[in-house]
Amino acid sequence: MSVHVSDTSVVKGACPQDCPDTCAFLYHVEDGRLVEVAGDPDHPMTRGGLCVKLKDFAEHHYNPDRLLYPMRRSGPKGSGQFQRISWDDALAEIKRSWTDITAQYGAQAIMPHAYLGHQGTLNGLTCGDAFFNRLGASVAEKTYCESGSSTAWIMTVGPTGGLDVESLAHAKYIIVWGMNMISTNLHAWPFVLTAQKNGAKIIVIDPVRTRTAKQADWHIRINPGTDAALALGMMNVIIAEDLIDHDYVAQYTLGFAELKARAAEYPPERVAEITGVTAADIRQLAREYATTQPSAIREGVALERTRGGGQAIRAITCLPALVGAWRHVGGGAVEMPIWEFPFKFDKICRPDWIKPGTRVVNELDLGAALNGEMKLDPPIKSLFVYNSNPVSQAPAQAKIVAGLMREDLFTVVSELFVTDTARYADLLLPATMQAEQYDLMVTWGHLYMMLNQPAIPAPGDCVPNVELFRRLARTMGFDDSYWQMSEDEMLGEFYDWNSPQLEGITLERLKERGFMRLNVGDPDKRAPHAAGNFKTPSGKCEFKSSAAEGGNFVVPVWRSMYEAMQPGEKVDPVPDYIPPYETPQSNPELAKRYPLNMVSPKPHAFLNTQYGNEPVQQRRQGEQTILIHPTDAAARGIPNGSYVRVFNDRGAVEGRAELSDDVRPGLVLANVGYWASLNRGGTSVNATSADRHCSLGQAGTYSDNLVEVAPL
Ligand SMILES: Nc1nc2c(c(=O)[nH]1)N[C@H]1C(S)=C(S)[C@@H](COP(=O)(O)OP(=O)(O)OC[C@H]3O[C@@H](n4cnc5c(=O)[nH]c(N)nc54)[C@H](O)[C@@H]3O)O[C@H]1N2
Ligand SMILES: Nc1nc2c(c(=O)[nH]1)N[C@H]1C(S)=C(S)[C@@H](COP(=O)(O)OP(=O)(O)OC[C@H]3O[C@@H](n4cnc5c(=O)[nH]c(N)nc54)[C@H](O)[C@@H]3O)O[C@H]1N2
Ligand SMILES: [Mo]
Repeated sequence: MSVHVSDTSVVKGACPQDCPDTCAFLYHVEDGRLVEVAGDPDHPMTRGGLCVKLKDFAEHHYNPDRLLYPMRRSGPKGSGQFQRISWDDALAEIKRSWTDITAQYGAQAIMPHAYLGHQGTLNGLTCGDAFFNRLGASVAEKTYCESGSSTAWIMTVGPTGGLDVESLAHAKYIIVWGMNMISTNLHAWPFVLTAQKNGAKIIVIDPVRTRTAKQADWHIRINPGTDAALALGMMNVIIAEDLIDHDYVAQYTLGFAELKARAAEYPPERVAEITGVTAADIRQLAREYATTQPSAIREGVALERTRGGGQAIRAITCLPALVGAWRHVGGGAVEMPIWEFPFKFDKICRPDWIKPGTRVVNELDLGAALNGEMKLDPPIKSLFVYNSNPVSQAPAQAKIVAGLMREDLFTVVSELFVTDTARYADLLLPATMQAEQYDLMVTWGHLYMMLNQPAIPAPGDCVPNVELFRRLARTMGFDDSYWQMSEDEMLGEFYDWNSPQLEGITLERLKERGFMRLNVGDPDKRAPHAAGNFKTPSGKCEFKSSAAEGGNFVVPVWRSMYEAMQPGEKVDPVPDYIPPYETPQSNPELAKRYPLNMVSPKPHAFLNTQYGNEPVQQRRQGEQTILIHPTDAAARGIPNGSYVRVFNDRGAVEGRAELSDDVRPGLVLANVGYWASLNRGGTSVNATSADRHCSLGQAGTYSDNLVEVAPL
């Protein structure tokens, strides 16, 4: 792809980040230098405004710490000492190492590790899948995020986009459930405010009084990991008081009798004990939700981050059908609308190249896989990390670090910066940033195709991921046509351009306009399930899931390695409340030593760990803070602003205590996203989290975490 290099220009782009908003950018370039990145005022969601994280995106490209050249480790592992080398030397070293490893152990001893550092079709989550499948490496199961939610959603309503976030403007009752929208889905908020102005009531269900909860009409403080019980309690009331839409239930749902029996087990008084929400509030919520139509639910990803999170999303996703909310424009629920996009994953990921019997290793088990706890034959002898930062973002940090310190592990990291993970690399490979590359972005919070065009040349020896894998394929002697395709040829193959959703949309038009809406109807008129039409095997909203009867299954965000997925814990085909692994109620023995629940949601001014190394964002975000209730702090002799240690048997993280009744007694909050290497004590929140999985979709259980806090 040739790079645009006129003196002064405006180039259309799109945000690279793993975020539901995927904003439309205007890159302003003067004399070959990126001087400003602004939001495109024409985009119906971006509306000309970017979030706080992307405010200084132009400057981010010129951060002096950027990795610009391939580097080889020149000091002990983890020391952060590297020396510049050439691409040829780097590739030759990889070839030598992988050839030796394959001869001795087989190619499965090589493990890729990727997540959503970049969200493009060409450079994102699945950009290395074809290469590693061709190589015969272990298949990496990517379930950091949304895999539990998506499994639950698809089991219930099928792969449908559901409610369009833009249609929220028409709702009369909006539940933002387990999502801190003002921090994590900011560009959806104006639609909520429009609804509110038109008389809608806004409810936030969150254990914490967040920025979003503070703006709501009603904040319902729930105990973490108990949302399934609340949803079942609401159903109990809705059914008992006969507030259901009988006609909708009869025509468009499956398994009402079974759901009714399950809901009967959850009277409000029992649910109050589990959730910490009063029985009166449960009744009021149920009545208002059922009778104020259109009612809408925005499901947050945070709902999946405990053992029973998947079943919670199953239960919540049953609610709109029960009350007939889907009948109306602005009614229903939204998980993520990615399912409306016609990807051709078989062409992108080439699962046909996976050799039969190739093992699958879940990325959230990385520590156990590397440190020997998991008995793997062959062992992992080489790790290739791209688009991800597992030392900070995966659970059980101490195990991962111990694994990465192994002298016999050959670790390669493709990165923008020397991150907490990259520090442990044997080889570093430099990657381009968004203004320097071409990609059609994947979006999961709205219904627009978004093209990002390069505005400035790549600095140093940086290459886009798509070029990285071409180079690796050439190095390993792969001559398949896959590696010969241009970017546009790849995009041509990777989407079904003849599908109805893409009618009238072409790459040429996208190059002119930057973005185009899928042909899925006008958000002011759209009610996709007004007459059922669910994408499940039965075509109905499945209260009782036909898929669950055959056992559990995994749907990662991108169905990249569909056939290779491992089953998780067996789940009931009818939604139920599964208690978390770690709460004072579910595990009183553990709670004697570690009595506090810790949640670790997203930082306001960082995007996961990205921008956590930018001084301007560090000032906006502040240092690692531990939010704790004054009662809990007093009992431990912790004054406001003092430094504390949060710990359990898995590890510890240090931070500054902030005493606040935004958290209830028994709950503490520490944001994920801080760089361990920049934190006091050299660790971050995932030092304390457990490498267990949610009962659906192998999702992480980052918020299913008991800790103790002590003064430093
Ligand atoms: N600023 C910013 N925005 C981001 C990101 C970021 O790092 N920073 N990351 C992006 C990514 S990758 C994702 S997946 C999304 C996630 O965005 P969200 O879905 O909003 O997820 P979180 O911020 O982790 O958590 C949201 C809220 O859920 C609450 N919560 C925790 N456990 C529970 C529970 O069991 N039940 C209920 N009801 N609430 C619970 C937390 O207190 C928190 O306030 O955000 C995206 N947007
Ligand atoms: N405790 C706790 N842990 C969590 C979560 C939580 O809420 N709490 N959230 C989970 C969720 S929802 C998610 S999505 C994951 C996110 O986990 P990750 O996707 O690993 O998160 P990032 O910190 O964004 O790391 C991505 C890395 O990719 C690099 N990168 C960006 N663009 C490119 C590129 O073009 N090429 C290459 N080679 N590299 C690039 C960035 O510099 C960055 O270091 O974390 C999960 N972990
Ligand atoms: Mo995520």
